[in-house]
Amino acid sequence: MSKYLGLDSSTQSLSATIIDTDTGSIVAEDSVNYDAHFAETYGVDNGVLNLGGGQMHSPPLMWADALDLLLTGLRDRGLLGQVRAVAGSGQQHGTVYLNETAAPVLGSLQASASLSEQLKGCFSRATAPIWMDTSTGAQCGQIEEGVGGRDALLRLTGNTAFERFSGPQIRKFWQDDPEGYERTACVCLVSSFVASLLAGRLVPVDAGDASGTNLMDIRARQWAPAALEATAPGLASRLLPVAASHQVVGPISPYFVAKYGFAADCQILPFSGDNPCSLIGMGLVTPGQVALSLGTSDTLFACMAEARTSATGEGALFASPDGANYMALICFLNGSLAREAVRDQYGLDWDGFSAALAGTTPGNGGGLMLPYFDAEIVPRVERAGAVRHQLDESDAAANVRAVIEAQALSSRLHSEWMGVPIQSLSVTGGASANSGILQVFADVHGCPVQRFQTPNAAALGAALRACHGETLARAGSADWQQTVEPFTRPESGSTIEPDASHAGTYEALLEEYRQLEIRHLG
Ligand code: XUL
Repeated sequence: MSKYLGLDSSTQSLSATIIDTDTGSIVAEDSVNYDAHFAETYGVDNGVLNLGGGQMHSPPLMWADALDLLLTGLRDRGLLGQVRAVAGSGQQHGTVYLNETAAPVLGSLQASASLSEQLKGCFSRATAPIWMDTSTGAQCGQIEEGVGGRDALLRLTGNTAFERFSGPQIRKFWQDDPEGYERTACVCLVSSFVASLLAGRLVPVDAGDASGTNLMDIRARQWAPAALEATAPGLASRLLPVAASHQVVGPISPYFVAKYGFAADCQILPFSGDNPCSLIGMGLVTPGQVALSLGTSDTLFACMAEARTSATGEGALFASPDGANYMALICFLNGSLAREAVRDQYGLDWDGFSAALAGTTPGNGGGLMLPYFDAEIVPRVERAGAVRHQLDESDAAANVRAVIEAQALSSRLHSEWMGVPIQSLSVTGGASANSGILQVFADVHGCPVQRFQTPNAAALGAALRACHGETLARAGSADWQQTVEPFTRPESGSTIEPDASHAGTYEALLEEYRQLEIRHLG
């Protein structure tokens, strides 16, 4: 019996993945969509309450209801009695405000009532601002100023102040509702709130998710007093100390034993953020391993040994829940958005797009594109507008190659700050099915590229964390690579090697691209 449960409390749903490490297989996956079950009770749309003025919140009681519902389904399938440990993942940055009744209520949960019935009096703020909230611009500036400027906050916490991060949310609450803040005994993140339900006591935030607060010293992996002081008075006493991600919290609350049939010695680990958990769920536990998700936007995840930051603050830096490494998260907004814009401009379908790519030569005869079909996050571009350089706009095939080479070059250029030579690139998402696109990424990065699919990397990563942490506590040692390997293998036969004969072409093109960007963006 070696089963581990990973939960993922995300923006629109709560999901579960149960793994069996004896057989190296996923034995169950399930999900509760908030709108499908709770739109009427909580008034959410896509899991969220739009409160106006950029304020995007969610009701924490809905997450508690979703936990009861999800576990009911898994219990009825007889899946929970053998689970050795539970860990989880939460949408990052969101903050939950609990009053002083929360700790005693969590400690005496009764199986005869639901979690939400018992917890409804435990909040000093009914709803939780989440990562989609953009109402905290003023607070970002104030926090940066409070610690000695933007660069000082970047050096201390690994990130400049972002509107969606927890610190600015907390500061805004203190400013807008000082009495509510005064009634707050504990500020949780989404991750630590759900972990607290399971443990039946207040569970600390792990270092991975604490990195998304603008409050943690990224190297010490502890709250940074200067950042706390710049955020809100008395904040230190409202936060539990940052926990090591692998440190078992204790056994599951008797509520879940009585109601859902968990074993009384099933262990709970601290939850982490969804992105740090996805890093583990994609198998990135060695520095230099990088994954790229080709979706509407393209997102790059990298495992790195040191807490380096980009001078421009264009990526986010988080502590990895593997306990030793760090992760970089870089989001290029113009992913499929740009590929589709080119496809549509030239009236192509995907087969036509692939044929155009195959029919053109690496380096595109020097033709380059800056693919800003929409405003861009990395590099920061305020206004949409693709730029063509030595590229004939009427040449469909050259424009197809130009957009793909631009995306590959940009991903290389804007990950240089990590100081990690990329050893391997795992590519997932819709466009990863296209081998021509993967070949361009392999040639530009000069490393093998492999295709992989993981159904829910965050929940899988959480289950793997549960396995690693519980094994470490029980057996005294646990190896990360061995833990992740059976669950994170690339699709067989999907590895594409770089073509060494194009290395020189792409080295030169990278410099051209860098200069073109500088000329256009300054
Ligand atoms: C990362 C971020 C989102 C949330 C929601 O910084 O804001 O990815 O974690 O998934």
